[in-house]
Amino acid sequence: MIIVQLIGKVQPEFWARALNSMAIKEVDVIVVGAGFGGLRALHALRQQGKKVQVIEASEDVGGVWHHNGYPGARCDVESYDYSYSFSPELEQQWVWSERYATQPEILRYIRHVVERFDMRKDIRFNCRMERAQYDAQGGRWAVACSDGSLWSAHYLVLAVGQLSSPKTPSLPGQDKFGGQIIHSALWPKEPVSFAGKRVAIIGTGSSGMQMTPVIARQAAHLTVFQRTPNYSVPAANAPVSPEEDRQVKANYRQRREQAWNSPTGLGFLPGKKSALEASPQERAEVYEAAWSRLGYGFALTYFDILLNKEANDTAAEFIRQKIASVIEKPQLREKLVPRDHAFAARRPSVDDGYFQAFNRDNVQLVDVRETPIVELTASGIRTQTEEHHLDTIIFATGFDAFTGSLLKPEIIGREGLTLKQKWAAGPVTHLGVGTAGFPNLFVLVGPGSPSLLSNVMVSIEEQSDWFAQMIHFMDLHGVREVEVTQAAEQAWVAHVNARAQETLYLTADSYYNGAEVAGKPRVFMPYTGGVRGYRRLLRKCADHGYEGFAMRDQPLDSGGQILNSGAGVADVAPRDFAAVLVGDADGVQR
Ligand code: NA7
Repeated sequence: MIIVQLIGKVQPEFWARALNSMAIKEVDVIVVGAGFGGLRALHALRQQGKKVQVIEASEDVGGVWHHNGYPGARCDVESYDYSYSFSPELEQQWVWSERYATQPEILRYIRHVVERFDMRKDIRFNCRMERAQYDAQGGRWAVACSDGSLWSAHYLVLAVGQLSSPKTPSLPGQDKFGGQIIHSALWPKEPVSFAGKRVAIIGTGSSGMQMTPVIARQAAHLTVFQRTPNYSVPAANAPVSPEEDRQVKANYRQRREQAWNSPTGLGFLPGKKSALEASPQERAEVYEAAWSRLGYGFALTYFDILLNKEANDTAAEFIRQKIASVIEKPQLREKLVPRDHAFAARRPSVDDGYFQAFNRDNVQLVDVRETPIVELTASGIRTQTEEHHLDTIIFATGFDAFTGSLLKPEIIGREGLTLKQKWAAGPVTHLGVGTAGFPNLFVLVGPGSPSLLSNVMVSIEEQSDWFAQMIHFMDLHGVREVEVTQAAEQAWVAHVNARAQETLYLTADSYYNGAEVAGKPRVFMPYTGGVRGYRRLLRKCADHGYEGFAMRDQPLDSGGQILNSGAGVADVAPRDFAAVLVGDADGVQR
C-alpha cells in the first residue's frame, strides 16, 4: 500500500531502483549519520522503543572523528566533558588518558560505545542518503540511498555534522601536481609518512595549526601557506593521573550539571566583571592565570570580551604579545600575529606549539595575501615570487560549515520545495531543530542551535532526548505529523539575529556567518544564547505543548487537524546578551 502511495507522490526516477528490487524497508526513524550525534539519537530513540535505521556514508562510525585523522588532531574541549553522559557506568568505566583526547582515542571511545550498546546492528555503512521526499498524504519520508536501498520512515533525523563537508580550493593546475594531495578532513586510513618529504600545508585554522608542529618534526621541509593569521591559546593538555580520574568520577554528576548550566557547556561561568572595569595590572594577572589553564575558555575571563571591542582589544593584545614572545624571527612575528579581527569573533584555535614550530630551520611561512598562489605545477606550488618544490600538499582549508552536508542530498518537503530552495537566502529554523514545510524532520545541532559556539556534545544530548520525548508525546496523543510553524521560525531567526547583533561575531568574516564559501548567504548561523539558555527554551517549548510546532492527528494533506494548543509563535523575545553570558536566559546571576 505504502509503495503505491509513495510511487504516486514522488518523482518517478526516484523509484526506478525500488521498482527493480521492490524492496522498500519500513522503519520508524531514519537517522542520517553515525557520528556522535547520530549515535546519541539512535540511543535516545531506541529508549522510546522505536525501530531506528542509521545510515552512514562512510565505512565506519565516528563522523568527523573518522575522517579528520591528520597528525595532531585532537578535541579542544576536555575529554570528560566531550563525552556521553547518558550512562553512569560508561562514565565510570571509560578512562581518558589525556585532558584533551587525540583523534585516535576519541575514535576508540566511539567504537567502544557502539559495541557496548550494540549499536552496529542498526547502522548501515557505505550508504549515503541521496534523496528524501516527504509523502504529504501518507505522512512518511521516502529515502533513497547510494547503495540502492530505499526506506520509508515516519521520521527523518539529520545528524550530518556542522563541519563535515570539506572545502577544497580550485587552484589552477591542481591536476598537474605529481605528488600527493590530501585534505585534512579526508585523511587517508593508511599511514602517511612525511619522513624526508617536502610538505605544504594550506590553511591555518585549527586543523592547520594542530598539524604544523607534528609534521614539522617529521618532514624534511614544511611550508605553511597562511591567508589569515589566527588567534590561538595553549591547549594546556596533560596526561590524566589516576588521582585526577578518581576525583572527576567521584563528582561526575556535579561536573555534568555545571557543564549543562554554563553558557558554553565547558563547565565554568564567564567572569562577572567587565574587562574595562579591571585595572591593567589586574587584567594582566587574570589573563596570565587563564592563559596556561583555560584553553578555549580564555574568551570568558571577562564577560564582555565578545561583546565590546574595547574589552576585546585588551585580550587580543595580551594574546598578540604572548604569540610574539615565542617567535624568534622578527619578520615572522609581524606575519603570524593576528590583527585583522577581534579575538574569538572567528573560532580561535587551541594549539600545542604552533607558533614555536616556525623557529625551526625546516619550517617556512608563505603569506598568500602578500604572495598569492599562482598555480600548482607538476612538482609543487608556484607563487607570484617563487616555486616551492613539494612531495605532499595538505589542504587544511576547512568546510562548507553548518549547511554544507544538510544541503547536499535532495530533501523535498510537503509542497515539493527542496530544502536548498527553502534555505536559498540562509537557513531558517525554529530552535535549530526543524523548518516549516518539512514535517517530521529533525535536524541535530543544526543552524540556529548553539552547536559550534559551545561544547557541541551538550546540545547533541539535549536535542536527542528532546526529539525522543517529543515523539513519545506524539505517540501518547495520537499525533501523526509535526511541523514547525512559519511564525515560529520567523520569530526564532529574528531572535538568533538579534542576539548575534549584540556580539562581535558579526564584525569578522567567518564560517559562523557564511563567509567561508563564495556566494553563500551571509547569515549568522549558530545561536549565541548559550547552552543553558537554549536548553531552557527547548524545555519551555515542550512544557507549553510544543509551542511553535503544529501537531496534527493526520498529515495536513489528508485533512489533519492541529491537536496541540501551543502551535502559535514561541516566546523567544530577545534578552540582554551580557546578562545571559553572566547568568542564564532570564538574566539571573548564578
Ligand atoms: P577552518 O577553521 O575553516 O580553517 C580553514 C583555513 O583554511 C583558514 O585558515 C582559511 O583561511 C584557509 N583557507 C581556506 N581556503 C583557502 C585558500 N583558497 N587559500 C588559502 N587558505 C585558505 O577549518 P579547520 O579545518 O582548520 O578547522 C575547523 C574546525 O575544526 C575548527 O573551527 C574547530 O572547531 C575544529 P581564511 O581564514 O579563510 O583566510
